[in-house]
Amino acid sequence: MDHKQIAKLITLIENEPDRSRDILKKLPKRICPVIGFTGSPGVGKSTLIDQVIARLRSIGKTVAVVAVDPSSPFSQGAFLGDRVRMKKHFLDEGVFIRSMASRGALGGLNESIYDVVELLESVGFDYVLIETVGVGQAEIEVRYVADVVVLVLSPGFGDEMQLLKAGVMEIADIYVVNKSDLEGNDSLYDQLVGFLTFAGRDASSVVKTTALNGNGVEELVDKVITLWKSLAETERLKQMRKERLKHHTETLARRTLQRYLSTVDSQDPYESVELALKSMCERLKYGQGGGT
Ligand SMILES: Nc1nc2c(ncn2[C@@H]2O[C@H](COP(=O)(O)OP(=O)(O)O)[C@@H](O)[C@H]2O)c(=O)[nH]1
Ligand SMILES: [Mg+2]
Repeated sequence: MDHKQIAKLITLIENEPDRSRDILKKLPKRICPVIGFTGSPGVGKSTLIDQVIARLRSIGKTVAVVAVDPSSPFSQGAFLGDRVRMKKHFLDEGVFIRSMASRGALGGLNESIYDVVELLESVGFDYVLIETVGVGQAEIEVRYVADVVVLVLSPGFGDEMQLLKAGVMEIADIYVVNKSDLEGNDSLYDQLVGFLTFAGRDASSVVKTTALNGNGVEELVDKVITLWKSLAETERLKQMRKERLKHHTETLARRTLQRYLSTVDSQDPYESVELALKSMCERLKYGQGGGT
């Protein structure tokens, strides 16, 4: 499928979620590694992803990127910011880059991300990368959408704070100390290793990179690939995908009910839910598109 067609389908999925199901049903089910990159604005996620794309391309892999970071040069579009830097990828048929609006000011993930990722997997990309800004909801939600989560940190952002805020022990699989050309990177690295060791986690999941020149990117990509393969070889990946499905289902159920609730006019919360469910059932029974 060419990029124009893919872009069109994504727009459809975003604007008319009810039609997602039909679009996805027509495509073969297929999975690939889905890798989430999260971290505070300015730590270098977009620059790093740019390098990761280059590395994956150099080993012959195709890549799709979804940027949910409102400040990302990706999300500002190829046409506004960073035109020169991104140009090589935009001319590359093996790279598809798409920005997505975040939900709310905290940068929560748009619900259609599940379907968009499924689409990108189905049309045959070797890797799907997601950039989310690491504030508020998004960094928690990306856990559900991505198989592997990479937390990007960099010196000069209040190291301790970054680590604590990120709830480092839980959210990520791989940790990147980016901007390792800058002062303070050693101390950030040491603190991070300290945190992980204290939490009984594997400190070898920490990688130093300099996204500006690509240093460390090969090691990072190797770690990501190795980890994904090990997930796929055990039952872990299957289990994670099952949890993702469940999370997606719950999101969908909430959205559907909310939609019916918005048509109900009652001051009684219990009655409201009852009426909403009733009208939902009626609609489904008569099969008028039913669905969501
Ligand atoms: N010194 C240095 N600057 C970097 C590095 N990586 C990114 N930057 C710069 O940090 C700024 C923010 O980068 P960006 O990728 O937009 O960060 P994002 O907000 O996390 O996506 C830009 O000015 C980059 O050029 C690095 O490894 N070293
Ligand atoms: Mg960015």
